[in-house]
Amino acid sequence: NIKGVIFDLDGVLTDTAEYHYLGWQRLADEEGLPFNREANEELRGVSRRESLLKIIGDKHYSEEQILEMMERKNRYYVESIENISPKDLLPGALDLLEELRAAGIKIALGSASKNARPVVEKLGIAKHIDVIADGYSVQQPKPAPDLFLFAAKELGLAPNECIVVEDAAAGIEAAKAGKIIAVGLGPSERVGEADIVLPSLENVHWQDLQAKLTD
Ligand code: B16
Ligand code: MG
Repeated sequence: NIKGVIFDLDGVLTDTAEYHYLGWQRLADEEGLPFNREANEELRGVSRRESLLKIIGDKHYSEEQILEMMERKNRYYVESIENISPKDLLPGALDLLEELRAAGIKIALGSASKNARPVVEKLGIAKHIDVIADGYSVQQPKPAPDLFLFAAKELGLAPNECIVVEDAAAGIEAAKAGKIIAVGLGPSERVGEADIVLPSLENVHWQDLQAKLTD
């Protein structure tokens, strides 16, 4: 019996991925590191530090330089999300949040981002969310289950009373590691490991999801 839904943020409720990409691209260009849109696909749902480490590859940087680059990319990102608004919610996201609320389902955010709170505020959905688990909540990033387990605990629910909605392979892996049912959004090459795969949240209703869960 599902009592809570844990939503990833970027790629599920909104598409901040483009802004993350632009921030990393600018940094990579400044540093003369090879990077492009295709390489960026590997960074979906991946934490800030892990993303940078993937971009720098074998090149040697000191810890101090790594921290500076993480901060620099974050500055670019924060500048670019300044103007996001409820218009930036992905299709179907608000309808589903409202429907879950009306059905008495608890709602958590489970995002790797340290910018999740301001993004949620700007999107105007703070009132729909009971618990925010973000980049500050746990030590181990996805694909470790820690973030989603933290979210479930904060909701006062057991993992098997929750489902996770994710767009990234790392997030699906994290849900599975936590023994939480995973709904994957996007192509099956990316989220095929999920229990249920859907193209997006557009026209997704709680009743249909529940029906699929009991199949
Ligand atoms: P920050 P999610 C993730 O958000 C993004 O998909 C990923 O691109 C980003 O590197 C990560 O958050 C950390 O974000 O640098 O803002 O702390 O998909 O888990 O909502
Ligand atoms: Mg995501």
